[in-house]
Amino acid sequence: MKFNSFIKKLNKRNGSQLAVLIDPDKFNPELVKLANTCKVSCFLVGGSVLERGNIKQTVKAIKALSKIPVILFPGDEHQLCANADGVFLPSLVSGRNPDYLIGKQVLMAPQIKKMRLPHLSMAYLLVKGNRESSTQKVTDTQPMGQSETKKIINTALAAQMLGFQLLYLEAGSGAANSVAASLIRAVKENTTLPLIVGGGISTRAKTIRVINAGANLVVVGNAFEKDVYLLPQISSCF
Ligand code: 1GP
Repeated sequence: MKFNSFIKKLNKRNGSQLAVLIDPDKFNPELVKLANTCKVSCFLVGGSVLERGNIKQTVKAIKALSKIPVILFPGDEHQLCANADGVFLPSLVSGRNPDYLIGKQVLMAPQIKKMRLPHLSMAYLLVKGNRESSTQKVTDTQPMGQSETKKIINTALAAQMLGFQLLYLEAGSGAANSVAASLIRAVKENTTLPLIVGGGISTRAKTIRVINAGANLVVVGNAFEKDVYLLPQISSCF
């Protein structure tokens, strides 16, 4: 239910919402408590590779503190649990590694079905953020250059035609350069799917740029791990 009303708003494709990305390895309850007092539309839970954090425990801990929807953003088949409100099922369409295009999804699909998790398919486009991201390392794929606008637009278009329900433009966690406003604008103008943008968004100025460029969901993780008090500053942009 919570998932559906959040998605309904996202599907309107105008306006922008904030998602707080929680890496279970670095879970901080203070961030969740603070989110309750800020404009936060959902928590995303996941990571390219998890060391010790337990997804199920993390979701349970968030839910004990907040009514904000908790959506899984699984890097692999070990990052699913039934107590979340839904899942964004990613396919790394910027890369050419079959495991991350369809292999992992084949392993996740029966679990999602069994858990009866509401889900949306998400085309995940990794772009260069000026340093090697953990997604790049784990998936052994190359990100797309931010100046390869045509290629990125065509990839996003192909994903839309293939039936994906969401687009995610990702510069990689902790990226020095977040996704350029011109690139966000170009993808937005050429596609009709809700557009998620993340990676290296760490200041109010960057957040405003991404919102004005047309991102429908802005994902921030790293910056809040470093300083929870950035949350009220960034959420006031929405
Ligand atoms: C990573 O886009 C997200 O998948 C968030 O990136 O951790 O840099 O905010 P940051």
